[in-house]
Amino acid sequence: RQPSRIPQELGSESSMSPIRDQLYAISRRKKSILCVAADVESAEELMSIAEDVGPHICVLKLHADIIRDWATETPKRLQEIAARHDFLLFEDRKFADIGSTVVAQFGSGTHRIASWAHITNAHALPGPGVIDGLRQACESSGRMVGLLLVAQMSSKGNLIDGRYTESCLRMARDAFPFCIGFIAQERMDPTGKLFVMAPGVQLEAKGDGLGQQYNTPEHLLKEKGVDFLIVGRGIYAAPEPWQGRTKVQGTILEYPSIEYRE
Ligand code: 5IU
Repeated sequence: RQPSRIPQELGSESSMSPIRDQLYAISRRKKSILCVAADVESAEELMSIAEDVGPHICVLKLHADIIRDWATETPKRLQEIAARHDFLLFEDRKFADIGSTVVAQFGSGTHRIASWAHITNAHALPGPGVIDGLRQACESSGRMVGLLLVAQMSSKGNLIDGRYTESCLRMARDAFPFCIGFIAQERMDPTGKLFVMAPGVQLEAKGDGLGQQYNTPEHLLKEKGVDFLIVGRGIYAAPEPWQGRTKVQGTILEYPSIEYRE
């Protein structure tokens, strides 16, 4: 048995997006719909979390610009861990500028995201030019990266409303297969072509004191119909009884069993 929205057989539509195919295949192989968000400040911490959670996840989400000692070899090391444990790398860059600027932000700079990420995301705010710019950067780098549009946010008081979210859905449909899904809090595309990854997830629904609002895996999966869950501090900063490396392993065992819809 499989999660309802992850197709058992990859149809002709699936093969239009190799990254989405890869993600669904990993999800089926590992029986996981878990993306771990590692907002940590050192490359060593990032690698250590990647090793710990690697066997259990589909995706590792990171913010390269948080890492104080990001080095040329950091992406290579991440890619090696990702290949060994069978997961994808998601740079949560949230591009939000005009097309020509995002071309450079995506392909150049310290992080050269287009050269190593499997997935990245963007705000739809600038209009379709942001997507066109990112696609162009991919084409010039000769590597395809899957794009997610931020259609909703988990933070309290965010300015996104229903109309904006609807416009994101239209923009994403127009941009398929480069755009493969959304960051959102509920199911977006009734056809299931575009998937949803939801952040703001902990086993207990509360907040973090800085505007983050958490929902439980059950709520997001069963009531809201999202496809993948993004969990950060609920795993890597979990309290007792999970300490050190085992805290990650102990916590993560709870998540796939709850999250994977069978
Ligand atoms: N993130 C959110 N909410 C959003 C978006 C992104 O929390 O609406 I868009 C990111 C921020 C952080 C991760 O990297 O997801 C959630 O981490 P915690 O599970 O530690 O709150």
